[in-house]
Amino acid sequence: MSKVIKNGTIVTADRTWKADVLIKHDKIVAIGHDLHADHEIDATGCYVMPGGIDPHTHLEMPFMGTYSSDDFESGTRAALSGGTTMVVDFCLPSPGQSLLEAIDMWSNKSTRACCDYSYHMAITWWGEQVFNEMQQVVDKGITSFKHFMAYKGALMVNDDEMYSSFQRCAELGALPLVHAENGDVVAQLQQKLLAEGNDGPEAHAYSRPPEVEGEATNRAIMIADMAGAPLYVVHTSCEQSHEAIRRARQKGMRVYGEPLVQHLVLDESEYFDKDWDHAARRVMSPPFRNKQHQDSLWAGLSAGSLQVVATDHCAFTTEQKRYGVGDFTKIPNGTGGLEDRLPVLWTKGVNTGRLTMNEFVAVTSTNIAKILNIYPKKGAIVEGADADIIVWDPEKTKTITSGAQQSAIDYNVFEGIEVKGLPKHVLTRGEIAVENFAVKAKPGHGQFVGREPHQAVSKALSTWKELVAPRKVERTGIPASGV
Ligand code: DUC
Ligand code: ZN
Ligand code: ZN
Ligand code: ZN
Repeated sequence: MSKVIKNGTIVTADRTWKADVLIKHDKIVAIGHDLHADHEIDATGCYVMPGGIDPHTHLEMPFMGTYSSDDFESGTRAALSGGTTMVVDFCLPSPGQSLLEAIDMWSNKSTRACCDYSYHMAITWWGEQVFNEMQQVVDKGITSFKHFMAYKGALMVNDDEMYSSFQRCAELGALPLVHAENGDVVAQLQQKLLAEGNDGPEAHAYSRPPEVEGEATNRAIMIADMAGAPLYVVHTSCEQSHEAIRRARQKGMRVYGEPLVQHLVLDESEYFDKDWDHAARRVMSPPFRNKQHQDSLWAGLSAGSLQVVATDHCAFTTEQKRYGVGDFTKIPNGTGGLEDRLPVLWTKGVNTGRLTMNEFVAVTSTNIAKILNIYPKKGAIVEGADADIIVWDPEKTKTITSGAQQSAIDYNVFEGIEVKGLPKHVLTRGEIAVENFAVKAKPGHGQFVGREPHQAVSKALSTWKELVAPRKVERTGIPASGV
Protein backbone atom coordinates (compact mmCIF):
# COMPACT_ATOMS: atom_id res chain seq x y z
CA MET A 1 0.00 0.00 0.00
CA SER A 2 1.21 3.51 -0.75
CA LYS A 3 1.18 6.40 1.71
CA VAL A 4 1.79 10.09 1.29
CA ILE A 5 2.76 12.64 3.93
CA LYS A 6 1.14 15.91 2.81
CA ASN A 7 1.28 19.62 3.68
CA GLY A 8 4.36 19.40 5.91
CA THR A 9 7.73 21.12 5.92
CA ILE A 10 10.62 18.73 5.35
CA VAL A 11 13.62 19.34 7.60
CA THR A 12 16.86 17.49 6.86
CA ALA A 13 20.43 18.06 8.01
CA ASP A 14 21.06 20.48 5.16
CA ARG A 15 17.76 22.06 4.09
CA THR A 16 14.19 22.98 4.95
CA TRP A 17 11.41 23.03 2.31
CA LYS A 18 7.76 22.33 1.72
CA ALA A 19 6.93 19.13 -0.16
CA ASP A 20 4.97 15.88 0.04
CA VAL A 21 6.68 12.55 0.64
CA LEU A 22 5.40 9.45 -1.19
CA ILE A 23 6.07 6.04 0.32
CA LYS A 24 5.64 2.63 -1.29
CA HIS A 25 6.09 -0.38 0.95
CA ASP A 26 9.15 0.41 3.05
CA LYS A 27 10.83 3.11 0.92
CA ILE A 28 10.51 6.76 0.04
CA VAL A 29 9.79 6.76 -3.71
CA ALA A 30 9.09 10.42 -4.50
CA ILE A 31 9.33 13.89 -2.99
CA GLY A 32 7.38 16.68 -4.66
CA HIS A 33 4.08 18.47 -4.98
CA ASP A 34 0.55 17.11 -5.45
CA LEU A 35 1.51 13.54 -4.73
CA HIS A 36 -1.31 11.08 -4.07
CA ALA A 37 -1.57 7.64 -2.49
CA ASP A 38 -3.99 5.16 -0.92
CA HIS A 39 -3.45 6.63 2.51
CA GLU A 40 -2.80 10.28 3.38
CA ILE A 41 -1.00 11.46 6.49
CA ASP A 42 -1.67 15.13 7.13
CA ALA A 43 1.40 17.06 8.31
CA THR A 44 -0.10 20.56 8.35
CA GLY A 45 1.87 22.68 10.83
CA CYS A 46 4.41 19.89 11.30
CA TYR A 47 8.02 19.16 10.35
CA VAL A 48 8.82 15.99 8.43
CA MET A 49 12.22 14.70 9.53
CA PRO A 50 14.36 11.55 9.25
CA GLY A 51 13.67 9.24 12.18
CA GLY A 52 16.13 9.44 15.02
CA ILE A 53 18.99 6.95 15.30
CA ASP A 54 20.26 6.17 18.78
CA PRO A 55 23.68 4.59 18.33
CA HIS A 56 24.16 3.75 22.00
CA THR A 57 21.75 1.44 23.82
CA HIS A 58 22.13 -1.51 26.19
CA LEU A 59 18.95 -3.60 25.97
CA GLU A 60 18.66 -6.67 28.19
CA MET A 61 22.37 -6.41 28.89
CA PRO A 62 24.01 -8.58 31.56
CA PHE A 63 25.82 -6.03 33.73
CA MET A 64 26.90 -5.61 37.36
CA GLY A 65 25.16 -8.76 38.56
CA THR A 66 21.84 -8.17 36.79
CA TYR A 67 20.27 -7.41 33.40
CA SER A 68 19.18 -3.98 32.18
CA SER A 69 15.38 -3.93 32.39
CA ASP A 70 14.32 -2.76 28.93
CA ASP A 71 14.57 -5.55 26.40
CA PHE A 72 14.44 -5.15 22.62
CA GLU A 73 10.64 -5.05 22.68
CA SER A 74 10.06 -2.44 25.41
CA GLY A 75 13.21 -0.54 24.46
CA THR A 76 12.37 -0.17 20.78
CA ARG A 77 8.72 0.62 21.57
CA ALA A 78 10.01 3.39 23.83
CA ALA A 79 12.35 4.51 21.04
CA LEU A 80 9.54 4.72 18.46
CA SER A 81 7.21 6.54 20.84
CA GLY A 82 9.80 9.33 21.01
CA GLY A 83 10.66 9.43 17.30
CA THR A 84 13.72 7.16 17.26
CA THR A 85 13.43 4.61 14.44
CA MET A 86 16.74 2.78 14.78
CA VAL A 87 18.98 1.76 17.66
CA VAL A 88 22.51 0.39 17.73
CA ASP A 89 23.02 -1.95 20.68
CA PHE A 90 26.21 -3.42 22.10
CA CYS A 91 26.88 -7.09 21.60
CA LEU A 92 28.86 -8.00 24.69
CA PRO A 93 30.82 -11.29 24.81
CA SER A 94 31.85 -12.26 28.30
CA PRO A 95 35.65 -12.39 28.60
CA GLY A 96 36.83 -15.57 26.85
CA GLN A 97 33.60 -16.00 24.90
CA SER A 98 33.53 -16.26 21.10
CA LEU A 99 32.38 -13.06 19.39
CA LEU A 100 30.26 -15.13 17.01
CA GLU A 101 28.50 -16.84 19.91
CA ALA A 102 27.72 -13.41 21.36
CA ILE A 103 26.16 -12.36 18.05
CA ASP A 104 23.89 -15.43 18.21
CA MET A 105 22.85 -14.48 21.75
CA TRP A 106 22.01 -10.91 20.71
CA SER A 107 20.16 -12.14 17.61
CA ASN A 108 17.93 -14.19 19.91
CA LYS A 109 17.25 -11.19 22.13
CA SER A 110 16.33 -8.91 19.22
CA THR A 111 13.63 -11.00 17.51
CA ARG A 112 10.82 -8.87 19.01
CA ALA A 113 12.37 -5.50 18.14
CA CYS A 114 9.77 -3.00 16.91
CA CYS A 115 12.25 -0.88 14.93
CA ASP A 116 15.43 -1.54 12.97
CA TYR A 117 18.63 -2.14 14.84
CA SER A 118 22.30 -2.85 14.39
CA TYR A 119 25.10 -3.86 16.75
CA HIS A 120 28.50 -2.70 17.83
CA MET A 121 30.76 -5.57 18.97
CA ALA A 122 32.50 -5.11 22.32
CA ILE A 123 36.12 -6.26 22.63
CA THR A 124 36.13 -7.49 26.23
CA TRP A 125 39.22 -9.68 25.91
CA TRP A 126 42.04 -10.13 23.43
CA GLY A 127 43.80 -13.00 21.73
CA GLU A 128 44.33 -14.79 18.43
CA GLN A 129 40.72 -16.02 18.41
CA VAL A 130 39.37 -12.49 18.74
CA PHE A 131 41.79 -11.25 16.07
CA ASN A 132 40.50 -13.89 13.65
CA GLU A 133 36.82 -13.58 14.53
CA MET A 134 36.87 -9.81 13.98
CA GLN A 135 36.97 -10.52 10.22
CA GLN A 136 33.86 -12.70 10.46
CA VAL A 137 32.09 -10.09 12.57
CA VAL A 138 32.74 -7.47 9.88
CA ASP A 139 31.52 -9.95 7.23
CA LYS A 140 28.24 -10.16 9.17
CA GLY A 141 27.78 -6.38 8.82
CA ILE A 142 29.03 -5.35 12.27
CA THR A 143 31.74 -2.82 11.51
CA SER A 144 32.34 -1.07 14.83
CA PHE A 145 34.17 -2.39 17.90
CA LYS A 146 33.76 -0.99 21.40
CA HIS A 147 36.55 -0.89 23.99
CA PHE A 148 35.94 -0.26 27.69
CA MET A 149 38.84 1.62 29.29
CA ALA A 150 36.98 1.38 32.63
CA TYR A 151 35.30 -1.42 34.65
CA LYS A 152 38.59 -2.87 35.82
CA GLY A 153 38.47 -6.59 36.46
CA ALA A 154 35.34 -6.96 34.32
CA LEU A 155 35.13 -5.41 30.85
CA MET A 156 38.26 -3.25 30.81
CA VAL A 157 40.94 -3.75 28.15
CA ASN A 158 44.53 -2.59 28.54
CA ASP A 159 46.46 -0.28 26.21
CA ASP A 160 48.35 -3.09 24.44
CA GLU A 161 45.05 -4.85 23.72
CA MET A 162 43.46 -1.65 22.54
CA TYR A 163 46.41 -0.84 20.26
CA SER A 164 46.27 -4.29 18.68
CA SER A 165 42.50 -4.15 18.26
CA PHE A 166 42.64 -0.65 16.75
CA GLN A 167 45.22 -1.86 14.20
CA ARG A 168 42.97 -4.75 13.32
CA CYS A 169 40.02 -2.32 12.93
CA ALA A 170 42.12 -0.17 10.61
CA GLU A 171 42.88 -3.06 8.30
CA LEU A 172 39.28 -4.31 8.32
CA GLY A 173 37.77 -0.89 7.61
CA ALA A 174 36.04 -0.94 11.01
CA LEU A 175 35.49 1.90 13.45
CA PRO A 176 36.87 1.55 17.00
CA LEU A 177 34.74 3.01 19.82
CA VAL A 178 35.88 3.76 23.35
CA HIS A 179 34.26 4.17 26.73
CA ALA A 180 36.96 6.59 27.87
CA GLU A 181 37.58 6.62 31.61
CA ASN A 182 40.85 5.64 33.31
CA GLY A 183 39.69 2.43 35.00
CA ASP A 184 42.79 2.08 37.18
CA VAL A 185 42.35 5.52 38.71
CA VAL A 186 38.59 5.00 39.15
CA ALA A 187 39.25 1.72 41.01
CA GLN A 188 41.69 3.46 43.39
CA LEU A 189 39.32 6.37 44.04
CA GLN A 190 36.46 3.96 44.73
CA GLN A 191 38.52 2.10 47.35
CA LYS A 192 39.66 5.34 48.98
CA LEU A 193 36.12 6.73 49.17
CA LEU A 194 34.75 3.49 50.63
CA ALA A 195 37.59 3.33 53.18
CA GLU A 196 36.70 6.87 54.28
CA GLY A 197 33.09 5.84 54.82
CA ASN A 198 31.68 7.44 51.67
CA ASP A 199 29.40 4.65 50.50
CA GLY A 200 26.43 6.64 49.10
CA PRO A 201 25.60 7.38 45.45
CA GLU A 202 27.22 10.84 45.56
CA ALA A 203 30.57 9.06 45.97
CA HIS A 204 30.03 7.60 42.48
CA ALA A 205 30.47 11.11 41.08
CA TYR A 206 33.56 11.76 43.22
CA SER A 207 35.13 8.51 41.99
CA ARG A 208 34.87 9.52 38.31
CA PRO A 209 36.03 13.14 37.99
CA PRO A 210 36.35 14.76 34.55
CA GLU A 211 40.11 14.23 34.60
CA VAL A 212 39.78 10.42 34.38
CA GLU A 213 37.69 10.92 31.25
CA GLY A 214 39.96 13.56 29.72
CA GLU A 215 43.05 11.43 30.25
CA ALA A 216 41.49 8.31 28.76
CA THR A 217 40.03 10.17 25.78
CA ASN A 218 43.41 11.68 24.97
CA ARG A 219 45.15 8.31 25.40
CA ALA A 220 42.67 6.54 23.13
CA ILE A 221 43.06 9.26 20.49
CA MET A 222 46.86 8.95 20.51
CA ILE A 223 46.65 5.16 20.32
CA ALA A 224 44.18 5.36 17.44
CA ASP A 225 46.48 7.76 15.64
CA MET A 226 49.44 5.37 16.05
CA ALA A 227 47.26 2.51 14.82
CA GLY A 228 46.10 4.53 11.82
CA ALA A 229 42.46 4.16 12.86
CA PRO A 230 39.61 6.64 13.25
CA LEU A 231 37.96 6.80 16.68
CA TYR A 232 34.46 7.33 18.10
CA VAL A 233 34.29 8.41 21.75
CA VAL A 234 31.00 7.39 23.36
CA HIS A 235 29.30 9.46 26.08
CA THR A 236 31.62 12.48 25.95
CA SER A 237 30.54 14.27 29.11
CA CYS A 238 33.12 16.94 29.95
CA GLU A 239 35.31 19.72 28.62
CA GLN A 240 38.53 17.72 29.16
CA SER A 241 37.33 15.00 26.81
CA HIS A 242 35.79 17.46 24.35
CA GLU A 243 39.07 19.41 24.33
CA ALA A 244 41.04 16.30 23.35
CA ILE A 245 38.57 15.57 20.54
CA ARG A 246 38.67 19.17 19.27
CA ARG A 247 42.45 19.16 19.24
CA ALA A 248 42.64 15.86 17.38
CA ARG A 249 40.14 16.98 14.74
CA GLN A 250 42.08 20.19 14.22
CA LYS A 251 45.15 18.07 13.47
CA GLY A 252 43.19 16.22 10.80
CA MET A 253 42.35 13.08 12.76
CA ARG A 254 38.95 11.47 12.29
CA VAL A 255 37.71 11.49 15.85
CA TYR A 256 34.02 11.73 16.73
CA GLY A 257 32.40 12.67 20.04
CA GLU A 258 28.98 11.62 21.33
CA PRO A 259 27.39 13.57 24.20
CA LEU A 260 24.30 12.07 25.83
CA VAL A 261 21.09 14.02 26.21
CA GLN A 262 21.26 13.28 29.95
CA HIS A 263 24.65 15.04 30.28
CA LEU A 264 23.41 18.02 28.28
CA VAL A 265 20.36 18.57 30.48
CA LEU A 266 20.95 17.09 33.95
CA ASP A 267 23.78 18.17 36.24
CA GLU A 268 25.70 16.89 39.24
CA SER A 269 23.27 18.47 41.72
CA GLU A 270 21.14 15.35 41.08
CA TYR A 271 23.58 13.44 43.35
CA PHE A 272 23.95 15.86 46.25
CA ASP A 273 21.51 16.51 49.10
CA LYS A 274 19.04 14.14 47.50
CA ASP A 275 17.49 10.99 48.91
CA TRP A 276 19.34 7.74 48.21
CA ASP A 277 16.92 6.46 45.56
CA HIS A 278 16.87 9.75 43.66
CA ALA A 279 20.65 9.89 43.44
CA ALA A 280 21.14 6.17 42.75
CA ARG A 281 18.64 6.22 39.88
CA ARG A 282 20.95 8.74 38.22
CA VAL A 283 24.16 6.79 38.75
CA MET A 284 25.72 6.23 35.36
CA SER A 285 29.23 6.36 33.99
CA PRO A 286 30.41 8.96 33.30
CA PRO A 287 28.35 10.79 35.96
CA PHE A 288 26.47 14.04 35.41
CA ARG A 289 28.74 17.12 35.43
CA ASN A 290 28.41 20.82 36.26
CA LYS A 291 27.09 23.69 34.13
CA GLN A 292 30.50 24.56 32.60
CA HIS A 293 30.83 21.08 31.15
CA GLN A 294 27.28 21.22 29.83
CA ASP A 295 28.01 24.53 28.11
CA SER A 296 31.09 22.97 26.51
CA LEU A 297 29.02 20.08 25.11
CA TRP A 298 26.33 22.38 23.69
CA ALA A 299 29.02 24.51 22.09
CA GLY A 300 30.60 21.42 20.56
CA LEU A 301 27.34 20.39 18.95
CA SER A 302 26.77 23.74 17.27
CA ALA A 303 30.45 24.15 16.33
CA GLY A 304 30.68 20.63 14.90
CA SER A 305 33.45 19.38 17.20
CA LEU A 306 30.88 16.93 18.67
CA GLN A 307 28.65 15.16 16.20
CA VAL A 308 26.04 12.89 17.78
CA VAL A 309 23.57 12.97 20.69
CA ALA A 310 22.78 9.50 22.09
CA THR A 311 21.36 8.08 25.35
CA ASP A 312 23.45 5.09 26.50
CA HIS A 313 19.98 3.77 27.43
CA CYS A 314 20.67 1.17 30.14
CA ALA A 315 17.64 1.12 32.40
CA PHE A 316 17.56 -0.38 35.90
CA THR A 317 14.60 -0.39 38.28
CA THR A 318 14.79 1.17 41.74
CA GLU A 319 14.94 -2.34 43.16
CA GLN A 320 18.00 -3.10 41.01
CA LYS A 321 19.64 0.19 42.00
CA ARG A 322 19.25 -0.84 45.66
CA TYR A 323 21.81 -3.65 45.16
CA GLY A 324 24.24 -0.82 45.97
CA VAL A 325 22.88 0.21 49.39
CA GLY A 326 25.96 0.44 51.61
CA ASP A 327 28.41 0.28 48.68
CA PHE A 328 28.01 2.72 45.78
CA THR A 329 30.29 0.61 43.56
CA LYS A 330 27.53 -2.00 43.40
CA ILE A 331 24.80 0.35 42.11
CA PRO A 332 24.14 -0.84 38.54
CA ASN A 333 25.41 1.94 36.27
CA GLY A 334 22.93 3.29 33.79
CA THR A 335 19.97 5.54 33.05
CA GLY A 336 17.11 5.54 30.57
CA GLY A 337 16.39 8.14 27.93
CA LEU A 338 15.47 6.44 24.64
CA GLU A 339 11.94 7.83 24.39
CA ASP A 340 12.81 11.30 25.65
CA ARG A 341 15.97 12.03 23.65
CA LEU A 342 14.32 13.89 20.79
CA PRO A 343 11.64 15.85 22.70
CA VAL A 344 14.15 16.87 25.40
CA LEU A 345 16.85 17.85 22.90
CA TRP A 346 14.32 19.81 20.81
CA THR A 347 13.01 21.62 23.90
CA LYS A 348 16.41 22.41 25.41
CA GLY A 349 18.23 22.84 22.09
CA VAL A 350 15.99 24.08 19.26
CA ASN A 351 13.47 25.99 21.39
CA THR A 352 16.31 27.84 23.17
CA GLY A 353 18.21 28.67 19.97
CA ARG A 354 21.22 26.52 20.85
CA LEU A 355 20.60 24.28 17.83
CA THR A 356 18.96 24.96 14.50
CA MET A 357 16.37 22.46 13.32
CA ASN A 358 18.85 21.25 10.70
CA GLU A 359 21.54 20.77 13.36
CA PHE A 360 18.97 18.85 15.40
CA VAL A 361 18.46 16.41 12.52
CA ALA A 362 22.22 16.18 12.00
CA VAL A 363 23.02 15.25 15.61
CA THR A 364 20.06 12.92 16.16
CA SER A 365 20.19 11.05 12.86
CA THR A 366 22.19 12.07 9.80
CA ASN A 367 25.69 12.38 11.27
CA ILE A 368 25.64 8.94 12.86
CA ALA A 369 24.20 7.43 9.67
CA LYS A 370 27.25 8.80 7.81
CA ILE A 371 29.70 7.74 10.52
CA LEU A 372 28.27 4.20 10.52
CA ASN A 373 28.13 4.02 6.73
CA ILE A 374 24.35 3.53 6.44
CA TYR A 375 23.60 6.89 4.81
CA PRO A 376 21.32 7.56 2.93
CA LYS A 377 19.43 4.31 3.61
CA LYS A 378 18.98 5.85 7.08
CA GLY A 379 19.25 9.47 8.23
CA ALA A 380 17.88 11.01 5.04
CA ILE A 381 14.66 12.04 3.29
CA VAL A 382 15.53 11.19 -0.30
CA GLU A 383 14.12 8.86 -2.93
CA GLY A 384 15.26 5.33 -2.21
CA ALA A 385 15.81 5.85 1.53
CA ASP A 386 14.03 3.68 4.09
CA ALA A 387 10.77 5.35 5.10
CA ASP A 388 11.88 5.98 8.69
CA ILE A 389 10.12 9.30 9.17
CA ILE A 390 8.80 11.48 11.97
CA VAL A 391 6.03 14.01 11.60
CA TRP A 392 6.92 16.45 14.34
CA ASP A 393 4.42 18.77 15.99
CA PRO A 394 6.44 21.70 17.36
CA GLU A 395 3.49 23.03 19.39
CA LYS A 396 2.54 19.86 21.24
CA THR A 397 3.53 19.82 24.92
CA LYS A 398 3.70 17.27 27.70
CA THR A 399 5.22 16.90 31.13
CA ILE A 400 7.51 13.88 31.29
CA THR A 401 6.38 11.36 33.87
CA SER A 402 7.25 7.72 34.43
CA GLY A 403 3.56 6.83 34.74
CA ALA A 404 3.06 7.48 31.03
CA GLN A 405 6.30 6.04 29.64
CA GLN A 406 6.92 2.94 27.51
CA SER A 407 10.13 1.96 29.28
CA ALA A 408 9.77 -0.89 31.76
CA ILE A 409 11.33 0.92 34.73
CA ASP A 410 9.51 2.69 37.56
CA TYR A 411 10.96 6.22 37.30
CA ASN A 412 12.30 8.67 34.73
CA VAL A 413 15.41 10.83 35.16
CA PHE A 414 13.61 13.63 33.25
CA GLU A 415 10.53 13.45 35.51
CA GLY A 416 8.71 16.79 35.64
CA ILE A 417 10.43 18.39 32.64
CA GLU A 418 7.93 20.02 30.31
CA VAL A 419 8.74 19.41 26.65
CA LYS A 420 7.36 21.31 23.67
CA GLY A 421 7.76 19.45 20.39
CA LEU A 422 6.69 15.80 20.03
CA PRO A 423 6.34 13.22 17.27
CA LYS A 424 2.72 13.13 16.08
CA HIS A 425 3.27 10.30 13.60
CA VAL A 426 6.25 7.94 13.30
CA LEU A 427 6.92 5.57 10.42
CA THR A 428 9.36 2.71 10.63
CA ARG A 429 10.19 1.38 7.16
CA GLY A 430 6.81 2.58 5.96
CA GLU A 431 4.76 1.08 8.83
CA ILE A 432 2.94 3.48 11.13
CA ALA A 433 4.31 3.03 14.66
CA VAL A 434 2.87 6.21 16.15
CA GLU A 435 -0.40 7.70 14.86
CA ASN A 436 -1.79 10.89 16.33
CA PHE A 437 0.55 10.46 19.34
CA ALA A 438 -0.76 6.92 19.99
CA VAL A 439 1.86 4.15 19.98
CA LYS A 440 1.17 1.22 17.63
CA ALA A 441 4.60 -0.34 17.44
CA LYS A 442 4.65 -3.97 16.29
CA PRO A 443 7.04 -6.40 17.95
CA GLY A 444 9.05 -8.27 15.33
CA HIS A 445 8.83 -5.53 12.68
CA GLY A 446 12.45 -4.45 13.28
CA GLN A 447 15.21 -5.81 11.07
CA PHE A 448 18.95 -6.06 11.51
CA VAL A 449 20.80 -3.41 9.50
CA GLY A 450 24.13 -4.73 8.27
CA ARG A 451 26.86 -2.25 7.44
CA GLU A 452 29.58 -2.22 4.82
CA PRO A 453 33.10 -1.62 6.07
CA HIS A 454 34.84 1.67 5.38
CA GLN A 455 37.90 1.62 3.15
CA ALA A 456 40.59 -0.30 5.04
CA VAL A 457 43.33 2.09 5.97
CA SER A 458 46.41 0.06 6.75
CA LYS A 459 48.19 -2.60 4.77
CA ALA A 460 46.59 -5.97 5.26
CA LEU A 461 48.35 -8.03 7.86
CA SER A 462 45.75 -10.76 8.27
CA THR A 463 47.71 -13.03 10.55
CA TRP A 464 47.97 -12.81 14.29
CA LYS A 465 51.76 -13.33 14.08
CA GLU A 466 52.28 -10.20 12.04
CA LEU A 467 50.29 -8.17 14.52
CA VAL A 468 52.29 -9.26 17.54
CA ALA A 469 55.59 -8.56 15.72
CA PRO A 470 56.60 -4.89 15.83
CA ARG A 471 55.86 -3.03 12.62
CA LYS A 472 55.80 0.48 11.32
CA VAL A 473 52.34 1.97 11.17
CA GLU A 474 51.52 4.36 8.39
CA ARG A 475 48.89 6.97 9.05
CA THR A 476 46.80 7.15 5.94
CA GLY A 477 43.37 8.21 7.18
CA ILE A 478 39.99 6.95 6.03
CA PRO A 479 37.61 8.57 3.60
CA ALA A 480 35.84 11.55 5.14
CA SER A 481 32.29 10.85 6.20
CA GLY A 482 31.67 14.57 5.94
CA VAL A 483 30.86 15.11 9.61
N1 DUC B 1 27.79 3.30 31.54
C1 DUC B 1 26.62 3.19 32.13
O1 DUC B 1 26.26 4.07 32.89
N2 DUC B 1 25.88 2.08 31.86
C2 DUC B 1 26.21 1.12 30.92
C3 DUC B 1 27.62 1.07 30.59
C4 DUC B 1 28.32 2.33 30.79
O2 DUC B 1 29.40 2.50 30.31
ZN1 ZN C 1 -4.29 3.42 5.24
ZN1 ZN D 1 30.13 3.35 28.49
ZN1 ZN E 1 27.11 2.38 27.08
